[in-house]
Amino acid sequence: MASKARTLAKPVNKSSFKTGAQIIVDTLLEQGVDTMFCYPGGVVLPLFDRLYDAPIRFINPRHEQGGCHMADAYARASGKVGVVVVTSGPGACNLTTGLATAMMDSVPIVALTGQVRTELIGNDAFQEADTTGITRPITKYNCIVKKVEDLARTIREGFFIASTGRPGPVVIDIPVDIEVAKCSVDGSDEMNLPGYRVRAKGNARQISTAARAINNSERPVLYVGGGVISANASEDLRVLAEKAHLPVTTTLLGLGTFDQRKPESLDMLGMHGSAYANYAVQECDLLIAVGARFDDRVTGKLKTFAPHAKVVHIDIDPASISKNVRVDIPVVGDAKLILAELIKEVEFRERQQWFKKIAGWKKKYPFSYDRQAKTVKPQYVVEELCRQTKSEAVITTGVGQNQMWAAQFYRFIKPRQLISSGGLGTMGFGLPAAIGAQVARPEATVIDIDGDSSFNMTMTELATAVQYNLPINVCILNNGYMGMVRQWQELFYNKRYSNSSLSNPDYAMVARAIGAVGITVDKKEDVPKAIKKMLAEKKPCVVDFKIEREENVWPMVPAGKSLDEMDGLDILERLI
Ligand SMILES: Cc1ncc(C[n+]2csc(CCOP(=O)(O)OP(=O)(O)O)c2C)c(N)n1
Ligand SMILES: [Mg+2]
Repeated sequence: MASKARTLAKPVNKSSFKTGAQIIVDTLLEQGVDTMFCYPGGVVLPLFDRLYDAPIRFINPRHEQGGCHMADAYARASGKVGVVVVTSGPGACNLTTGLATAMMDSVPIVALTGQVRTELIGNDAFQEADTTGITRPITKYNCIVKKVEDLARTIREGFFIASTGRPGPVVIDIPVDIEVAKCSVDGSDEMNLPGYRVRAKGNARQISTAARAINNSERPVLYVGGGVISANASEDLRVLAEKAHLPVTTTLLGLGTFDQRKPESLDMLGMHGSAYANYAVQECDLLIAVGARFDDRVTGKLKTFAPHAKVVHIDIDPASISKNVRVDIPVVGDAKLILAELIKEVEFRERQQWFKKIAGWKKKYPFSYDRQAKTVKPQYVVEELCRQTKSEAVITTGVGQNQMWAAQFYRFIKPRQLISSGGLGTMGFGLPAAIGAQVARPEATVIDIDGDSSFNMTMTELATAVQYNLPINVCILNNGYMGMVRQWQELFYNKRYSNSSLSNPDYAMVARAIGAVGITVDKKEDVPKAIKKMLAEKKPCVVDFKIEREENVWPMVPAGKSLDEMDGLDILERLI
């Protein structure tokens, strides 16, 4: 190294000569990374060798998809950037579902992927895949590093892009020769992103127009999405809702931004949202969307969505303004800054008639189920989980009915409390997400409310929880079906249950074989004590709840129908 240094034109300090692998480690530390989810392979070995001595906590998943979901949930639970490192080819390909999940839900992740030697790229080399090509549509930004001199700057840019504006996943692809190449570094190679601008402050005139619209509104609804959580603006949202006296409904990802025990809470809206939220949206004269994107599971039929409403849309992403629903008053910028300004200009209004109407809907159509039934009702399991954890647990979910029952029957009171794949709807997310959340929040009770089929997809990660002594809890709402698929087949395909029933293993035995605790519950009266036992366990614990097999999620707005065309309201009314 010394002789090489002497050949350079400018003399450099010997100690500032570093390998690419060392530069990666140093830049990660500089970015404040203290936890990473890594899976090794040939082309990342130089990096793994450097990581061996680094003061970073490593979690080694059983599959790269699991690692990516862990990094994702780590980010959602902590507010920091999740970091995942994998090898080239199969390793990078296994990340795709995790990246797409994070992209759809705007979660900041930096994924470092190894790549074959620069000279072999394009040669169909062993374990070569076109990682940047494959991940382009499912990342906020991606790039390949071709010179070791670019490494530190590129990683800094990756963290910056992932975590600012509308957050999202970033892939940095690093050929193995770049990891071993050396260069001099003095830490001065700063970011250079001339095309990347984030508008933080909202336009003052627009904010005043929005405030006036709120002050003039007789029937307003605040419609809140996960963007408020990303912006750490939940407290500001509460102040706005209370000061201006606004009812609040949230998306699935927005749950927790507003304490659901408060009278102004309308709970979740949309396809399986509350009847009172959906009716309120359809009848409101002003819809104030904050950090939400008018997803089709929320809007139902676009043409008839919120037909009487003037629409205010507060969002950091200009591209989401008027994308699905025409917006009257757009305010682009950081939700926290904008809400702080808006709060100054809004006034309290009683809106007695509006709140009375909402209370009527709430009374008539609460989320309900047959509490007298002798079988284990999934809703009862979720309610009991909520009761015993006093609404304080971090909940992750699978996808399907389990996810909707978790959203309907757990009462969320704080941001970052529900971690669920909303946009992509990724089955298999729940277990690795619980692991990532538990790593981020060691003190928290973390519960994965899962479906049997969703759990089947990534259950191998239970071994990761066991290896790292992570006391996660998995509650499988086991109906022996891909329940949500079965529900659609029951309602829209004449009960022809094509390929949606399952032959499952004995999950308690699987859990024990892996070194976790396994409990089976098939009687209603055993539910409370099984949950109590699970919560007292220090080891990872799986509880297999054999639930009513053909229970449905109500209400339901059938795909393509208007929000107020809900099925199942008669059932809800009957069951109160
Ligand atoms: C990876 C993936 N594949 C397929 C689907 C389509 N899908 C949505 S819900 C569902 C069934 C889920 O079954 P389960 O996990 O048992 O949950 P349940 O609805 O029974 O609670 C399927 C197959 C999906 N969302 N994700
Ligand atoms: Mg199921």
